[in-house]
Amino acid sequence: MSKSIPLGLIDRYRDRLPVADDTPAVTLGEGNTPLIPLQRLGHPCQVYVKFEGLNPTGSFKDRGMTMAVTRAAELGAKAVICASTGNTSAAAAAYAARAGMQAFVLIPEGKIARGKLAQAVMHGAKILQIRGNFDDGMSLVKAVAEQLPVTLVNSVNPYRLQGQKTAAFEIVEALGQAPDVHCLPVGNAGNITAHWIGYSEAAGQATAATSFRDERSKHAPAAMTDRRPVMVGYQATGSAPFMRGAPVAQPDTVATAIRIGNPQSWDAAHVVQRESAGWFDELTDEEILATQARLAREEGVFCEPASAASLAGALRDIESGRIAAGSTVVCTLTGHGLKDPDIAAEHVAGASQTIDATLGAVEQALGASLDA
Ligand code: AN7
Repeated sequence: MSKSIPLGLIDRYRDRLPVADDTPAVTLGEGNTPLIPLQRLGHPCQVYVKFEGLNPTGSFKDRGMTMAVTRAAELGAKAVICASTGNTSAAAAAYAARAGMQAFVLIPEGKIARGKLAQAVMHGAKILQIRGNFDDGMSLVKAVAEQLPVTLVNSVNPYRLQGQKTAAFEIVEALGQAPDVHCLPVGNAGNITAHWIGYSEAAGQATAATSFRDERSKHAPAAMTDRRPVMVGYQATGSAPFMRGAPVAQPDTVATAIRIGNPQSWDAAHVVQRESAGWFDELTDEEILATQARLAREEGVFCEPASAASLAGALRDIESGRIAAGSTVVCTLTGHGLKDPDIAAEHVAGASQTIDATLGAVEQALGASLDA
């Protein structure tokens, strides 16, 4: 046995999570991601980005997966299953590998980013590409998990949101209190719900966004802040069921992570909107990609397209005054830009030039740029 040094968010927040004192955590050291203040974007507000792309598998899903797989292992599960637009499958594959379990993942054929597929492959998941979209996959895995001895680790598994709520704790700890506004990209709306649960617990306030309790749930842990933020959820125009007021049958967007037409946390998301006095809005693919590029170029932070929806929406709402000047705003960047290398590859042709391998050619090329 290796010496037991604290690692990951279960060890860090054991007193706020439904685990026993001696529950062994299935962990890869997730959580504790940086809250980065933007220096060039977001005035006249102070915008921070919570860079969840720096989790072990490159997305916020690791927070939920450490809890879901820890619980599955505790109950003796041998296999887990999920439907995914990519990131959940990467996290499920990695944490299942860590726990010595088999992962089964259903993904929409041809519609997940290449990095995410690479992760599922390398971690040894059994990958089923379905001729259908995420929502079709979700119906299937729910049915399969009722028939076969496999644990469902999509966010309908309540332990997922319990893990993901810890991001709110970290933000409150970093800022010393809750921000005024918290912006997230929304697909199934699990993460916006999890954050609201976390902020509510941090503020010692009730929420109807979840009814989950198990015998290890902690009673009234110490309050960390006296307020909760306004919660804002942004969707891609082609898959914006919260804006349409109903599921979208054929969702489509370049931000494949949030290509979801039938959100699993539909009711909870509306509770979050009501209790926090927040709102939903939508962004075009062009707005999302433009903000992804601006963030990379002007702030040095590379997130995947879906993640940029939170900042794109926040910047637009700051500009319009819907988010009041002077507000402290946190935008969750849900996944790393390296997840989706093909998006960047589209820019490569214009961004590079081929030259002879001579000093003269290099000097000439640099000179042109330095003069400009
Ligand atoms: C980068 O991996 O649903 O609103 O199957 O990967 O909690 O669904 C991914 C979702 C935002 C939306 N940003 O979060 C999946 C999956 C990124 C994501 C979301 C996802 P939810």
